[in-house]
Amino acid sequence: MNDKTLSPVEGIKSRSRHLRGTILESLTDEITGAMREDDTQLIKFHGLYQQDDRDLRAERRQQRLEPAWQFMIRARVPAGRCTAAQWLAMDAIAREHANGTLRLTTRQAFQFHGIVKRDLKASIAAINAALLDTLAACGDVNRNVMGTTLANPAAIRPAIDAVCGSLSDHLTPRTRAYREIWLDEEPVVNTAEDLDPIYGETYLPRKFKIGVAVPPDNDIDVFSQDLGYIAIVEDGRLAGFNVTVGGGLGMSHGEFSTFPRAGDAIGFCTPEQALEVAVAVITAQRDHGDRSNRKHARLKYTIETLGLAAFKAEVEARLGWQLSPARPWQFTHNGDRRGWQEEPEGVSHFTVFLASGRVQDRPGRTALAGLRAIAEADVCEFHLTPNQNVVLANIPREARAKVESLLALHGLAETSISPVRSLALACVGLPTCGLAMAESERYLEDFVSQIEVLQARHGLVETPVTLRITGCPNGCARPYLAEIALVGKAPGRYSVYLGAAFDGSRLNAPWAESLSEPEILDALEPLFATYARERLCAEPFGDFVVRTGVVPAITSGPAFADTARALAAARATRPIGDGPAAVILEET
Ligand code: SRM
Ligand code: SF4
Repeated sequence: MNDKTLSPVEGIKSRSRHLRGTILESLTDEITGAMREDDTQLIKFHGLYQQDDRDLRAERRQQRLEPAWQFMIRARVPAGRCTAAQWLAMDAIAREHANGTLRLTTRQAFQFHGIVKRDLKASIAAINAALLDTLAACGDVNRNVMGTTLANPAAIRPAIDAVCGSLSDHLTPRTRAYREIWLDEEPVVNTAEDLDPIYGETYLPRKFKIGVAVPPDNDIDVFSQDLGYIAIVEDGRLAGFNVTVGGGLGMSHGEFSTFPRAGDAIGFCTPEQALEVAVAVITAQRDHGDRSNRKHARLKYTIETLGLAAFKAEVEARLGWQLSPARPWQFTHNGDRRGWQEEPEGVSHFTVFLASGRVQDRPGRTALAGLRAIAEADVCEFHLTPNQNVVLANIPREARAKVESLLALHGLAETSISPVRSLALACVGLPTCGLAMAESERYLEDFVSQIEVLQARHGLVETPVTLRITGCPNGCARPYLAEIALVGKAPGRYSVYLGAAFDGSRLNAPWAESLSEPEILDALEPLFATYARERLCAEPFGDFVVRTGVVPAITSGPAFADTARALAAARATRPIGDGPAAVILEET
């Protein structure tokens, strides 16, 4: 650890008696719907965020009322594997305690929004009763472990699930505080006994994320993970994993010391070694990460500071052995499989498309009720995908007709969604996210419709393009790994990023700043026109804009920051919307 002044959150963690703080007192304080200030940091480790409904903010302020305090709860679901009974339990919580919707996240977890303080305990107890939990869904610890949905070959799925499960279990904080506060278990007499063997007194400098990808699918965006595992399958068996480190996407507009970074492969390990490697990487980050500046605290910055070779040496010193050289791999697919998939044994799977992961009942498309009815039939598993959809998995032949009729009854059977729509992601954004600068989830469907019109004009409707929208630069819908990304800058204005690799192996580049929707569409139109005319056979849009020099190929986090800096400098000399955005970048 360095000797700079520690960030205030470090003090809150170290005073918290292993994440207890005064959460119990905050919960019983009936004067306010909020938690005490320090507790708002600590509850994150328990899987909760204090929020307020931003649509109501101004009105409440005018009425001199405190903000409409409410909470978001995130339930971890390792690799997104969920049973029908668990789905039913989550559905019930959404309707009884939350805002009547379920939100599937980009990390294969559940989120509930709009829960008031007095309902928190009942909600968390119900999640635990369903054998899921919320501990470490947020906070400076390892988060929900991601895993490829329905990896191929099918024979390796149990091994992949086992690795995800053991990473998740072993890296869950050991504190008993969670069970004391939320599940009314006896308090431990001496909280010093609660010391965590991996996380110590003050946990990690910042959040930490792990994902397991199985080529050819990069559905989990392995290069966005602090620690990624790329499965290597040999002779139909799981031989092991290439290990990647230092992925991470969050940044701040105009702060060029912050940047997204794609992870680097540092070697290969066997399935039995995967957990040991995770502990070595996490403890290296625990001891070397920057605890003074939370904007510089993720593993990606530790690696940029130490250098990749030195970080790898540190990990190997902790392991006491060396990783073998990384083995060849190839990703060809991103996003989720669409519609029905058949397995040779007559088992099938169906991907239910959910725009932005929101499970709700709308006229003609009753996703909440429909998925409840399918769960009640108890004929399949529910796999939450990294792309905000749910796969009804392992449907036996004899149950398929029943599932088909329920899908049709609830308007969920459609398989003709355009490729761009089915790949598109948006973060939650307004009205719940306190950090949103512009609309995201509520804007996605409208914006995709505009892109579909543009694509249709140029004969590109069937061409898949990854499109992602976030309400701010934190990167929750992994925008910097999309071929086209809109990142909120101000209400109705977005910065635009272009040119990630379709398979998620290369970051995109900053291309234009603070554009309105008409400006974005005007700027994209000529690119779509030339792409339609001049693309090489099956060349993805992201590769095309790089090959033709619209944006540079971004090969590192600092290179991304340099491009952003150049764009900002060029824009400073031009008013917003003055000429096509591409010209702005070319001039730099
Ligand atoms: Fe995120 C913060 C939602 C995936 C990077 N994220 C937030 C908060 C909690 C806002 C806050 O701190 O007050 C958002 C809550 C909004 C709401 O109202 O629900 C939020 N993040 C989400 C979810 C729900 C987006 C979604 O639409 O699905 C995802 C929940 C994942 C999960 O189940 O654990 C979510 N967040 C991500 C991802 C993508 C991923 O992990 O695959 C990223 C980028 C990858 C990364 O971490 O580098 C991401 N979220 C952030 C950051 C920036 C972190 C950084 O290193 O700078 C923040 C802000 C922060 O931590 O200070 C953030
Ligand atoms: Fe909120 Fe920003 Fe994350 Fe969107 S990207 S959910 S606006 S923090």
